[in-house]
Amino acid sequence: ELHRQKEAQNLRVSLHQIKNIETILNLVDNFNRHLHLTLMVDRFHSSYQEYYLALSQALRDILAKNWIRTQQFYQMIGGKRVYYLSLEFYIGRYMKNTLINLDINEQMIQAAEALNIKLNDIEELEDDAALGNGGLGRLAACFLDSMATLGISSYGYGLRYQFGIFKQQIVDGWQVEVPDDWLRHSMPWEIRRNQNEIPIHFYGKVIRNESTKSYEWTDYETVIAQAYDYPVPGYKNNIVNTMRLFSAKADCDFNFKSFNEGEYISAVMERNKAERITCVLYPNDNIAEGRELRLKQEYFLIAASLHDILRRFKGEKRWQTTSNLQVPGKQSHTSIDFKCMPEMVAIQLNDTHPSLAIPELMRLLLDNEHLSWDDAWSITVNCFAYTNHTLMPEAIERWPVQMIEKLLPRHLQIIYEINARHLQNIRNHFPSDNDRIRRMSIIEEGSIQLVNMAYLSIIGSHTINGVAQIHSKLLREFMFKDFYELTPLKFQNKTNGITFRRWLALCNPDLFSLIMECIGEDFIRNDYQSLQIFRQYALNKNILLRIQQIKMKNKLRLAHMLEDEYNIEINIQSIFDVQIKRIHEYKRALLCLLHVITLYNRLKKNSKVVPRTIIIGGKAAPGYAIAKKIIKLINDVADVINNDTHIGNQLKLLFVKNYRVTAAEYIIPAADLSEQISLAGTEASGTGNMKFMLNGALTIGTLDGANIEMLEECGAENMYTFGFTVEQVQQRRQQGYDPYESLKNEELRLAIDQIRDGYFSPDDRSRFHDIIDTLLRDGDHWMVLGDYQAYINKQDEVSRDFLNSQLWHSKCIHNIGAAAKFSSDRTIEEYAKDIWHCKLHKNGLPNNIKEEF
Ligand code: 4GP
Repeated sequence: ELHRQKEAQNLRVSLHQIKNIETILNLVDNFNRHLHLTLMVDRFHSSYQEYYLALSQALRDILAKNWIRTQQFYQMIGGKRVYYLSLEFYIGRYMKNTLINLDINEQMIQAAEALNIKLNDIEELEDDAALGNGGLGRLAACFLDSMATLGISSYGYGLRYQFGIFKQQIVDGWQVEVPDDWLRHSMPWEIRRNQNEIPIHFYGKVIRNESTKSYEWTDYETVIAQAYDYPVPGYKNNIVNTMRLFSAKADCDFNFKSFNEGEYISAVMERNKAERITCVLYPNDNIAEGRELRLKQEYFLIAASLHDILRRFKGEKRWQTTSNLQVPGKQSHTSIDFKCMPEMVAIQLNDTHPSLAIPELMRLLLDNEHLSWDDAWSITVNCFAYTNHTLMPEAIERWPVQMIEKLLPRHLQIIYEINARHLQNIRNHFPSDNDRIRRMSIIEEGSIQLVNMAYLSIIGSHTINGVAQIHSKLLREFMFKDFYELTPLKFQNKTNGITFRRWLALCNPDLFSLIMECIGEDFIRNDYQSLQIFRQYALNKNILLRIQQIKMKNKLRLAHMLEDEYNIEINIQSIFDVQIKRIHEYKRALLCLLHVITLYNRLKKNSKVVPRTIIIGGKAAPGYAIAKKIIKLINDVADVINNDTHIGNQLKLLFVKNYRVTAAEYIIPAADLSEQISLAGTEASGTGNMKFMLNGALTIGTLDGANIEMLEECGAENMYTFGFTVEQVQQRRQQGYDPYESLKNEELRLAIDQIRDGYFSPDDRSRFHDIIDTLLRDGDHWMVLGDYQAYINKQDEVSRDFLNSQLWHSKCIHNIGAAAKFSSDRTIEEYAKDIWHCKLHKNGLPNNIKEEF
């Protein structure tokens, strides 16, 4: 290392010899250079795809310098680093986000004009980086943006899936999954770090060395983790953080024996097997996946990440006690004080998916660094923190003991030991409360033994948090009640947030400009709170008018896109009523649909209805049959309504296919009404709800997740809440909830009859019997029918209010201002203060520094 440092000193290159390239002329030059020299095409033989690549390369050049400087800066200050471990990062597109955060969008528009190319068309060519399912993955992406903007020395660690979330096609109204081959063109934003190839082990056995009383994991198979870095630019602050994604590669030292036996070809073919680990993202949202390959993915990620984290920690000079450095002929000996690790390293577990990191860190500290159990455990607990993202019991990961034992034999031993000590601890606190001890065991007994990863995460972390106040409360009172009673101080709440950069500046530039005109630009970066000031404009006629105009423009843009794609006529004066999110029964797209059918039936009876365009979008997990059937039902209902000439443009229903980050960026700014109608006590937080609010849509919602805090922020007069509360849901369940009761409502009964009798599916009249069964015969677990009447009443109120444009738009302004709290900058500041105990560098890096760090 010393030698390398010395060599580096003598190397005659340095960062500040590289000129800044942010001017239009530079951008044009750079585009030209990359088109010819990197891509090696000329203008006669290049396509827009190549323009996209050349432009991205030109932009990456601008990022590169600050990327290097940021890493040097973090190394120089030597402070605590934060590691966000997640199996999902749902980033979306890179190019526009980079332009916005670097504040060079204007220059780029002019450069494109100078080049005579259509920037919009180029932007449309970019695939989403869709390495996530929904809320959990998109939250991780928003957090990266906020951590960079707040100047936190931090890294996102994830997997570089070759295939992200599937693309959803709709064929005959049914969802069809198509692989998302996002890397098929070259990926201009990533950079492969060849020096960071990490061997990851699986299977094998554990040997106990009696003389040293240590354990050794041997006879394992090895897969190589290859690191790819992606830049994460902060907003106008010169910081560029890193998201590091690992890809699986076969170990090239493999199978020499087979070579000798002449099986060279099959040995090489074996490579594929190892590389399958990072082939595809499991497409489940709020549901745990039980396959061994998924367990391998999880271990692969955390083993590679921890290897990297420890390497970096060991490299920090501050924590090394060095001896013998000067003794000639003797190797220098450096000993690392691992007890300092929690002062230098914070690791956030994004749900339990990366929770094997807990036994893995224990293993590294015990077996490789030879620390005592107590020291290793104290370090581990103080480094880790765990975020829970869902109340769905089916989402809790429970791995069969046997599977872990086969794949990770040493880890199972460590988990057993953690559990033994944990159970002893409970015995000390609650002597002879055997039932409690059974309930709280990490190992669940049953026909097969299971390891409860949520329990492991709570025990192995110094904090656990929910993602909205109500969610955190329900964790304390129900899901993890026993653990709360044991360690109440570990439990926290961190209400989710969204980045205002992507979800306002990028997707709604006109609204962003208007707000800046009124209140300045501080809210977008250092002072999210100041967005509140915008509420003072709620009675300003001029601003009300402009809000209305902006919304109309956004609606028009969306209408054009939908008309082109779906061959449908859209009334832009109608209420754009939107429910976009994963399709899951608890989110109750069916309730939304029952309202649509009700409006349709009213129109058929010649009642007056305020015109609506209802837009529903979302993917169903490929194995979730009822969710897929719900998509088919929406499309069948849409077919009937949209082709009914009697209805005309008063009511339209549209299922938008392939809902994803990029679709959200078009749809949300055009929405009038945001549907957040999950059964109370089921949606942990929601983050889509916040995006609509920030973009001036009004919410119709239940008292669930972050809706409750949105209501607190904006006031009851500015939000349409309805339905059972959490307490009422519990009461109803205790008293015996009866869905048939609700059928006394005639409008509801008619809608249910129509679905059941094939009114919307004349080609197969019994098609939707299974959906009807969930609502009636099986007890309507999500109380769709129970909340129907309250929902319809609220929707009627919405319709009335919409006709009063001034009232409506003043509510919009209140919502925009009240969205201040839901900036992910606020969320991340809270994590930094209460969990990570790390520094912020809100001022970022200076523009021009003379010296290298
Ligand atoms: C989601 C929750 O369903 C959603 O309420 C929350 O806003 C989001 O996480 C971020 O915290 N959960 C998942 C999941 O996506 O797979 O568990």
